Amino acid sequence: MSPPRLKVSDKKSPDLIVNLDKGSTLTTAQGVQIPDNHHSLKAGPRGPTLMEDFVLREKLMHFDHERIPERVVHARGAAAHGYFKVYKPLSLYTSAIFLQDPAVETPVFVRFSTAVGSRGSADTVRDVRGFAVKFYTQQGNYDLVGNNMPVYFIQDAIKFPDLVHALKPEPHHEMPQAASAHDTFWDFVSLMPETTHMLMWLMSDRAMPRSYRMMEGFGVHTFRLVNPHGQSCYVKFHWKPKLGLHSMAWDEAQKVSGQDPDFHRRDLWDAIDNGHFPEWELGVQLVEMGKEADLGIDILDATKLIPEELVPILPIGRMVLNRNPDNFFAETEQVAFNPGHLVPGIDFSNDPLLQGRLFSYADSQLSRMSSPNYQALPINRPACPMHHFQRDGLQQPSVRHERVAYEPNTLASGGEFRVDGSTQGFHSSPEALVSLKSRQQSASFDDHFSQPTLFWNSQNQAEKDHIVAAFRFELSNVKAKDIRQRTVDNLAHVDMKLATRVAAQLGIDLPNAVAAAGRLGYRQHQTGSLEGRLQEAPSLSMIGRYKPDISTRKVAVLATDGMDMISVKRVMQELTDAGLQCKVVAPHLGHIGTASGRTLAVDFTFSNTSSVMFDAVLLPGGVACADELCRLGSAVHFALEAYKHCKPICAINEGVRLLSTLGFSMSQHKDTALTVPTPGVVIADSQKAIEGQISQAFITSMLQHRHWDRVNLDSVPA
Ligand code: HDE
Repeated sequence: MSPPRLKVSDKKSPDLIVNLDKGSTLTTAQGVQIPDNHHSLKAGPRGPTLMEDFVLREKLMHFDHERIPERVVHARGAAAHGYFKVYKPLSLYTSAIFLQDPAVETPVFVRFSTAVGSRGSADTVRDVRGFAVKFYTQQGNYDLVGNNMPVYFIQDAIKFPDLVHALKPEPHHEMPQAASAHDTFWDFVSLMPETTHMLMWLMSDRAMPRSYRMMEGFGVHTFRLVNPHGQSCYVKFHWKPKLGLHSMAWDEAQKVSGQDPDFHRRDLWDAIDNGHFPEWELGVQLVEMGKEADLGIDILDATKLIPEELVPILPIGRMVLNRNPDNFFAETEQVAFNPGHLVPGIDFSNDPLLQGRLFSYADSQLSRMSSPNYQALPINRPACPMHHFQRDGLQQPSVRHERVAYEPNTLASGGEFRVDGSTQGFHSSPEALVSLKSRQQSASFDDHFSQPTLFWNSQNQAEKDHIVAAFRFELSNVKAKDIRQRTVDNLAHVDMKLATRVAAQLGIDLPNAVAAAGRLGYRQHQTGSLEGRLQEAPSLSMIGRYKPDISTRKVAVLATDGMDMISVKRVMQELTDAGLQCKVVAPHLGHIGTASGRTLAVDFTFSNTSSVMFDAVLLPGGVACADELCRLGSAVHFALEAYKHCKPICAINEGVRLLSTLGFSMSQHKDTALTVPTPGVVIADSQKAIEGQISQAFITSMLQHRHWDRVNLDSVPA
């Protein structure tokens, strides 16, 4: 094929690398066509490779440098493009233009991440999730770099490297990967009681989201909104998912890590690819300047939250993610978030954790991308015009034409460039600062336990059980006994029952609150505030935060030859109409033959998937089918495991035999013909399926997503 003809002007094009269509020719990076991409240049077919093979050398050289250092934390992530729209003008509170016009769609790029694991680690580990949003506004980029938990481990940025060193794999053998269940982490946190609140969140189900699409996001720190008159108020940011808040079981999350380490990444990609665009509502908690002391907590302390029960969330807008990245490296890997990227109308607070972050993010990007020109990469540059005199630097991508790169000047555009001082541009919100320089912390940061207690009191029984189990799991992996003891001694200050239950399985003494209070780092200062009087905050529990939208959830239909197609077909159709995805799991790929002589296409086999990849299970009727499924250990295990993970299950007629070890049988329920014998289990005869009653009951049980109130799960053989 002859080389393409170039116009001289094409030389200026920023991207001359074209997609390869069938029949097009490979070139080197210099544009020279390559006749053979399979063989290096050798001195004879069996001779040594020649140094002059610039095609080989260039290819290997570029490949050798393909990786950049991963993020020092939050290395593992997935991202998507979308837009944000405000509901109504917020000029009373902020001058930010993207928060004024409900007709404007502000483009966003959102990256979700785990915090601890390295770039290739599994998605479903116990960890806090990053929730970082870049808004490409008309006034420049605004980054809201948050997490899926509203508080953080530490109060001061100077402790961050210690925290991360303790949490990451231990340096001598680099284990464990992406896990907090090891000695160095618990050693550190047990000596830093300020971590207690975050530990409660980390041991809760929030640390195991079912999907990025089903988790909340929080700005964590207190920020400020500044209105066009320069008046400011404090603000906390909240993202609420449209699909509700849902988690996995711990046992399930561990198994998913093996079955599909890309589980969350795939879930986000598939949902967007299939047109099921995830959505969140952005809300704010606003606190008037001067009124913050009434809350009884220090709002500059990132280990504290403001309960929604005290300051309600005002919904202000909606974010939709509707486009997958074109290239993971160019976008998801190279995107550079920075809490210091602000637009006019939003400002920092003096939270000492936030203040440290303002240094760290750009510094970290310099290490990863080796040049300040990372800001000019397509994913990082703003969508609005830029005018600055920053020049040159490693791999400067733009070819500037002007002679003048300074200001003021007379040789180019002239003198000082100033926007109208009072109304435009970014102005730091004025604040009087008169204080002695010191390495001190305010005594108002010393209350380390009242909010962990509030969190604990606000959980329902199942949530409490999960927290206890999580502490036991983590601490049972800690070899040093005194670390286990210190941790439960600290927990005694949250709740003695919690501490006692955790301690019971750890081979240690009963929790000792007095010993904890005598240790280094222990500080307790009760403010006796309004917040102190709040005993429970339902908003801190995940229970009951369901949304009627169950679309995109996955239902496994276990099948073999002889399945009763007539009843199942109706149920599958109604589930599909409700937005669910029904997938047939059988002993082999291809088709199975149904009892009525038809065939049904198979999606998965019992060996290439498992119950943990689904949200619910349908067990069809048909004598031959039930006989065969009950004979197959993998099928019985599938059903029992789904039960153990508290997933909705629907059994039609003989299908219930897969649950017989749990004591369920059709004869037991024959009088009712449609029954829910235990939370989230629907059993019915085929007639009820044909009448459409089963799917309704099954869908209702799916609204709750998981039935954590099932009892005696320990005895389930799965
Ligand atoms: Fe980060 N954090 N962080 N962090 N963080 C990074 O930035 C840091 C903190 C958060 O998807 C790094 O680009 C310090 C709180 C997210 O690319 C680094 C402190 C919160 C992401 C860094 C904190 C976060 C990061 C690593 C304490 C929730 C991923 C590479 C003072 C509000 C963003 C990088 C993405 C990433 C520093 C604490 C969230 C090293 C010093 C609190 C979501 O710069």
